[in-house]
Amino acid sequence: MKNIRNIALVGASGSGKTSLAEQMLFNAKVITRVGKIEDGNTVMDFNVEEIEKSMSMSLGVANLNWKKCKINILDTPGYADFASEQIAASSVVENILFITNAAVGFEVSLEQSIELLESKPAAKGIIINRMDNEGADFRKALELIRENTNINPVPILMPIGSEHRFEGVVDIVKGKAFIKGKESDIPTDIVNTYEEYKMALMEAVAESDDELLEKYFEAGELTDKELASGIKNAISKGVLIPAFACSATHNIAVNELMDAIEEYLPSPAEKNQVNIIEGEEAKTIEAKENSDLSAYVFKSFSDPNVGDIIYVRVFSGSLTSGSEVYVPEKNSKDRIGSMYFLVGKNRTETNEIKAGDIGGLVKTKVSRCFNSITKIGSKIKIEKPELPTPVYWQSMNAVNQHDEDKIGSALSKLLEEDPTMSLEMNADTAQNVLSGIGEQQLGLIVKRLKSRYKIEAEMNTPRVPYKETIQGNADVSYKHKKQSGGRGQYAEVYFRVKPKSRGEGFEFINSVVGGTIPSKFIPAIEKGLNEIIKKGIIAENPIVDISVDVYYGSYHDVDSSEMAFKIASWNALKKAFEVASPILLEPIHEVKIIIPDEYMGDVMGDISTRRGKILGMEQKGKKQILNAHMPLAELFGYFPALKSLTQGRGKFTQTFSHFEKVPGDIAKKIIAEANKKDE
Ligand SMILES: Nc1nc2c(ncn2[C@@H]2O[C@H](COP(=O)(O)OP(=O)(O)O)[C@@H](O)[C@H]2O)c(=O)[nH]1
Ligand SMILES: [Mg+2]
Repeated sequence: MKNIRNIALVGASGSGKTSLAEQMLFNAKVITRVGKIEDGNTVMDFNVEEIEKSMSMSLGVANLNWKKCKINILDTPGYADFASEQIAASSVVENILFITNAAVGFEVSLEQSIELLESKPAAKGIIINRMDNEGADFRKALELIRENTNINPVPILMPIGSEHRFEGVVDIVKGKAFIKGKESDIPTDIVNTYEEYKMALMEAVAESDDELLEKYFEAGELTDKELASGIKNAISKGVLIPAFACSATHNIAVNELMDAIEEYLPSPAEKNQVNIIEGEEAKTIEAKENSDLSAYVFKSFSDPNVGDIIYVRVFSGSLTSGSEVYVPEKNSKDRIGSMYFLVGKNRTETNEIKAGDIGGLVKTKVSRCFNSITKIGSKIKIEKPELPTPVYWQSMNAVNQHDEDKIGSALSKLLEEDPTMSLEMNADTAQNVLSGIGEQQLGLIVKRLKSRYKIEAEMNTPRVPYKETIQGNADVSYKHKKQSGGRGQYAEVYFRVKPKSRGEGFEFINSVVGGTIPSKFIPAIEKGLNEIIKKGIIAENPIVDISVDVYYGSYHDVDSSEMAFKIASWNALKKAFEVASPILLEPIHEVKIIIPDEYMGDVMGDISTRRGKILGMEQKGKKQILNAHMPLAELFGYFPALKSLTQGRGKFTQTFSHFEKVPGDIAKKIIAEANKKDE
């Protein structure tokens, strides 16, 4: 465990994560040629969709050996839409390295990733990449991070020169310069900056440990030895967030970065706390090499052309091929088949994955993303990371009728790969509704349906699951009488129909006395009502929150039948709706909107045009949190709207709250629309 370093690369699209991974793999002699994003030939971005767009869309996994260490790299996609991959990766590593482009301003998606992941127990670091680019400015990049996040990065690898004159770094812990890979003296023109950074580093290291702090106060500084020995602990505790300058594509300071990863970042042995659930109880345990197996699936990938693969982090014990294991989330056993260490699409077979390490498994029957893998008989599972709530919805259907049967199972396969997405068959609207956290994410599903399953699918704004009810009382009767050739039809019912409180549903009361309706027909009346309650009366939505009391009626010895009573009941309820002020109800969601201060006015204005009601607001740092109620009908389009209002910086979470009356003019339109379709 102590010779492994697990790192997740997280940052905005284009900051150079995949290029950095590629260069590290080359420097470690894992690959013999450096692929380029532009040429679509990197080992990490190998999916058709990724090559097509020159952009990572799913988590890439690679490993390399560097000096005495094995480094596992998880290269995450930068788009906020693929946050689930960032969450998955960050939940199984000891180190999250945020990477930023030194030549551009602070990027929104980095801000969102940092907010998403800052509470993760992993140690954090900042890579200031693209130092060779025109406009690259190390100090400014650090400043932007301080300004826009809660992170205060402290340089460990500081740049020597920048833009086209970027030629190396100073390792501040070692007090040595590395220019074009060669150890050199620190250039005199940056000695002052070096001293400044060294003081900051000392301070951060001192703050991580009481004993060191005392020494620091007494002596005014730490010795090089104290600094070197305290650094890993300070990073591991999160007191020190180190910053590293480099250029991935020019291969400047990439070796030094790998050295730093080996020397300064914590291993699974040093950061060995694992959050688990035992029975119902959340606990933290210490991961060990020689204890029972506990592993976690952080990604699954299923492609009919490539086969299924799951990516696993082993926390404790070891995973061996051929063994039988337990998957607590599925309450089922599974068998471990072939196992691999991965470098993007390339695999090397192994028969053991030890504690601390990461690998890929094929042909597991049960284990899927966010499942634990434990020893048979074990009572623990690894705690599932918290996931964002869906903020984007689309109904999904096959373009070609003959694919309609296949689309369900293909979708459920694809969704296994991304736990932030879900598919719900809405019984009320008869639609398959896909929900997730972004347009790109849902769009990718459509692409994958095509590329992997040859299914052409289309997405649309979902229908709102309205409900129907009444506001007033009604006392109605209906006589169904039909004389045709042979036997006739006859039934008569008297109903008292009343509204009930929200959420109480439908109540059927039978208060017929004296057999005016024989008791054998009462169930038919209830059944008839239940049918119409599902179908609705005014605009084809289910009816809720009413009571129907059948209290009188009449029948005919020969002509009365169950069907006749059903028909009478249907019509009686329709009559009741005509007089009892029917209304439509719509789902209202509670929304929590987080925006930078400057967008407050625009966002509040927009909320009111969406019929939203502000419940409260609170300041958090430089951001405002707005709590509001918003109709689902308006929420369907809110994700892109908020994005464009706030230049991508606003975000929201939501949960269903309650049903509320649709305002009259809007209800009229919905009803007219539903009836038009009918005709
Ligand atoms: N000049 C320069 N370009 C870089 C550097 N790192 C990455 N790039 C380029 O930036 C683009 C995006 O890189 P990529 O690795 O896909 O970024 P990712 O989205 O973070 O994975 C590509 O065109 C790379 O060639 C760098 O250090 N210097
Ligand atoms: Mg990438």
